[in-house]
Amino acid sequence: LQCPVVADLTSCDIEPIHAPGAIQPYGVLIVADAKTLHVTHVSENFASSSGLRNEDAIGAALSAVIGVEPTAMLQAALSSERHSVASVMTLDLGFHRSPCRDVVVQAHAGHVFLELEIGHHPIDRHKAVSNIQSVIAELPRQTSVAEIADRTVAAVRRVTGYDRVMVYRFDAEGHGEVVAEDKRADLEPLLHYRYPASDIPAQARKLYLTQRIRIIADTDYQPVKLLTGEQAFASEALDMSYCTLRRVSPLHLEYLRNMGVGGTLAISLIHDEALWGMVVCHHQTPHSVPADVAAMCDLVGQIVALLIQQAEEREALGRTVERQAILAGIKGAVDRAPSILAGLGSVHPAMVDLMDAGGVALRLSGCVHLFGATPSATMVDLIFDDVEAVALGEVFAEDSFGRRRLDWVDLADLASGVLYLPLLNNPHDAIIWFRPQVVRTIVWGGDPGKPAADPDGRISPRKSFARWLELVRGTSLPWTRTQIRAAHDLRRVVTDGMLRHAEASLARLS
Ligand code: BLA
Repeated sequence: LQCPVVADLTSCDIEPIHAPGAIQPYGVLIVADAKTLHVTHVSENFASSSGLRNEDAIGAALSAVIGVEPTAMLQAALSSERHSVASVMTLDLGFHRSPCRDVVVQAHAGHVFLELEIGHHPIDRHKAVSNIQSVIAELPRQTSVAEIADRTVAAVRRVTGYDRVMVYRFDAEGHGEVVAEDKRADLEPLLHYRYPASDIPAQARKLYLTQRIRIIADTDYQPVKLLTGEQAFASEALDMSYCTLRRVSPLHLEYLRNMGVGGTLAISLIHDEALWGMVVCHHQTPHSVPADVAAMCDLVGQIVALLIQQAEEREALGRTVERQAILAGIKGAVDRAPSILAGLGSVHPAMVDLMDAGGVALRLSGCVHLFGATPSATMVDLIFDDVEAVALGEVFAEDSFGRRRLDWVDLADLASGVLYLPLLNNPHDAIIWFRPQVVRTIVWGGDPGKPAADPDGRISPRKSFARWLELVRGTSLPWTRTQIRAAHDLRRVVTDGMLRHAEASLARLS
């Protein structure tokens, strides 16, 4: 199935990219049955590399095709490795044309895959290995996610020689942001650009959990067909999920060419079995790395993902401690003040900070009090009623309120996100925090008003950035679980305060 180039943005979710029936031409693929070790498939360029006929190879014993000794070596490798772990081996296959340098061997779904590299790499492998060693040794252990990402892009660029290396991070909705970049000085920066989830469709994300590393050696390549059967007919059924040479989606190639990219390397960063992000490398001209360097990049990716996970846990803990300190300050103010309103009002910047909000509104005994960036009092009164009706007495957080209420003029700008905390004393008393639209919040990576680099309307990162802006109009950054927990904690502070004030008033009366 070919994706239409002017695509409906969801239509590419169904492209079966794991079984494209073709490979990229920088290598040769031989597939054998895992049990019998008879060849089931070869890529069409097998003949020109080996000097054998494709028809003769298909159905033959692997040992007759690549030699007895290499077959024994790969059998040993496969029996000692976990089945889906790729091993990179140097095998002398005795092919009289195109001597093969590296062979990536792995077994998957009843087949053994041999990916033979052809061609030369401009990379000095010994230097690459010692570079990788120093990269792993130097990766910072006790630092922020931002610092780890910065060090990673610099290191991967040094090792692989790509023109641009980025760390691309996904948010909860699957939209992405370039959070670190190291590049050739003359290239336009993409740092802090954001892209919609549809730029990397769902099936591709799923695939990238198993195939952690991908090389597109030349975005302008002609795919090479995979052949099977006695007559060596084209085959599109084989699952190539683990195959590095797998033909890439033509739509993605178009995207890369429009961006002026000639070759890419992408490394998955995986957390808790989900794609946290990727290290994405671009080169203006065709470029790739040898299989062993790619395998080392995979290792770097796994280590970086672990370090990022630890850093995120440390950062979350730091934020919880910070939030508890803010909460303690608010509690002190409420306890000291003559009323809840005076107490909360005296620490309104802390109230706003507690939730990383733009502003906060209190509704106490029918009166609305506003602090920070909020819509008008009349509008806020309407919002209290609207949210109260759906919240049913519970804490309620919404990060697309501005979208749901697009008919409320100018609402989105200040109140795309709302966090509602009903207080317990009076049914209509409550607090609402407001968050601005995310498009106002982000740091612009470039001028979004600048015309896209592709006037003929083809897909490209600039177009994608504009599409992302459309997608997130009326939404705010999401409210986190820690913030919702903090809302419950604050409710306890306010309820205690109210009881104390009530007791004090009673005592004064008696
Ligand atoms: C794949 N899209 C990808 C990949 C990236 C991006 C990183 C992983 C493939 C790779 O290894 O290169 C997206 N690349 C980006 C973005 C930047 C970048 C956002 O450098 C920004 C700097 N792509 C589209 C649209 C569709 C689409 C509109 O933009 C479809 C409707 C499809 N992208 C698409 C497909 C793949 C993909 C099908 C999978 C390619 C494959 O592995 O076969």
